[in-house]
Amino acid sequence: MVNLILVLGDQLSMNLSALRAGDKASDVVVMAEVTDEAGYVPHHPKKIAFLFAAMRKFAKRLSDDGWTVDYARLEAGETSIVGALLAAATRHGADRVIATEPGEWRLIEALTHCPVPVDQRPDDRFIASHQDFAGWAKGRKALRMEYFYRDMRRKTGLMMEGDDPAGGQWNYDHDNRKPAPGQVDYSGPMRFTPDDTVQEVLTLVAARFGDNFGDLDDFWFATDQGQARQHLAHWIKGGLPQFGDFQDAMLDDNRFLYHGLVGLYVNAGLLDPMEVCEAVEAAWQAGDAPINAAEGFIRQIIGWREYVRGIYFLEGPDYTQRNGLKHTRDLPAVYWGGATFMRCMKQSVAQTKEEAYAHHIQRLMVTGNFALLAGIAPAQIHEWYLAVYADAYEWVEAPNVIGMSQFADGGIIASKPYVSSGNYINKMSDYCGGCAYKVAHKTGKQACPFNLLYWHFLDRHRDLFKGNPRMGNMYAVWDRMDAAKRQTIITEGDDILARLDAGEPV
Ligand code: FAD
Ligand code: DLZ
Ligand code: SF4
Repeated sequence: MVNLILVLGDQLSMNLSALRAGDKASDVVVMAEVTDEAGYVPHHPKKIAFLFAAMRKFAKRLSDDGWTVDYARLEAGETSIVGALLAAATRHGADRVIATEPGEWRLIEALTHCPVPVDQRPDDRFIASHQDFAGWAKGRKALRMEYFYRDMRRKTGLMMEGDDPAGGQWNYDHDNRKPAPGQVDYSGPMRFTPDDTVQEVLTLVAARFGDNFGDLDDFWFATDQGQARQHLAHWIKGGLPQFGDFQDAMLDDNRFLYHGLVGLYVNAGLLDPMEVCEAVEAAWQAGDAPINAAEGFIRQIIGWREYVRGIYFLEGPDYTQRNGLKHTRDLPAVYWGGATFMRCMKQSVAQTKEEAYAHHIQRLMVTGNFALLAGIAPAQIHEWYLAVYADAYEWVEAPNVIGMSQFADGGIIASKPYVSSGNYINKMSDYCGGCAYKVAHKTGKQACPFNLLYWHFLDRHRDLFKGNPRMGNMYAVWDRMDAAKRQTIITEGDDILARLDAGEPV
């Protein structure tokens, strides 16, 4: 009997559970570039090129390893994963598919209803299984990441001294989050010159997806495990030591600062999360990285990354439709590169367009903060994030956007909305100096829109947030403000929102 072994574009790992369950001698691996996956959102062309190139190289690696691989290139015209499986089942006389559970409800459903039975195995590249997470969450009033993270430290043994955390503390964040440094002494992520496989894919993507938002030129991503490992080693040496200190900083002329840019590789399967964490732990043990950097990074991988996946699967398929704050405004053109006078938005969007990358604070406190303050419909901003970042898949993107950034899940992930005035951006970046607005102006023609919309947001959601103990201070400040000033802020905030609605630049 022939089984088909399905390998999806973000499952490019030799130890994938589906591959482990298959038999090289008789089974056939199916991989397919299909229009449905390439088109469920208008993915950034660099993201599509990265995945197609990495898929083609992975297929070659599997076949060098002795597997029979049935690979459908986009030109073959397959529209869906299920369609590709049915065609391959006919070609190979297969009556069963072995898959690793996809990272998205949409595809899980599609495989569940596939006419050829699909055995969906757990994706055990993650540290916490669905059962582990559900067990941890059961009976808890609040699902706070920090406690989950401690369990993951105990489970993996990473940075542990017996039962205790290395150095005596679980979390060294008080040593992190310094404002933007004067200069950055790390050359940034390792860049790879496109080889023949990548070139061929770039030509295809330019022809088929060239109209999507995002630049394809200057493609430099790693596209196989060997390159991704070189990139990791390069970052651990040059970037990790100061990663913690400056992880929240933003600089006009440096897009990557000390960030790892490992997300796109780990999420596609080119790097294993434990391999990344063990390499970081080893650098700390060797004295090549301080404890705050190593612990901060490991927390993001075994803490945040695992936690958001747990929430996505715990909460179910309707999670992306949640809209706890009833926000309905359409996503303004600035997110697609439309004109804006706001330097921080312009920089974050321009960098996203060029690199298919922005770091966490740009995503959370610039583009995410603005969408939340402006009351953008969460489903629309969710689709934007899913489309524009090379590391975006629904299991990881949706909890970050719907939950952490837009508070649309009613506070499952965040205990209060991540909103701030321009002050925070000014403290953490050098954007404000070059902006048409004045961050110090609270009202008036040149007032920073974040300053106006911050109070506008708090005022219009007062009923919901007034009882939140973490927000009492904000309301106390607002209430102490002179009534006329409060009215000016609301009127000027209304004006900004009206300009957004009219499609005018803000
Ligand atoms: P580094 O700054 O070097 O961090 C290390 C790694 O930790 C990341 O590569 C990632 O694997 C992990 N990590 C850190 N924070 C998170 C987090 N909150 N959730 C999950 N993993 C985390 N991450 C994605 O992988 N895909 C997404 O689509 C995505 N969308 C996001 C949307 C919003 C609104 C926000 C606020 C965050 C989002 N994140 C997403 C989390 C985080 O911003 C990115 O993982 C990070 O910016 C990727 O850059 P990096 O690889 O240089 O990370
Ligand atoms: C993101 C993506 C894209 C752009 N194209 C493909 C594809 O053609 N074939 C494929 O197998 N996977 C692709 N992917 C990744 C899937 O969308 C991803 O596996 C699901 O969203 C589940 O995480
Ligand atoms: Fe952004 Fe306001 Fe600073 Fe301009 S002044 S860069 S809009 S925070």
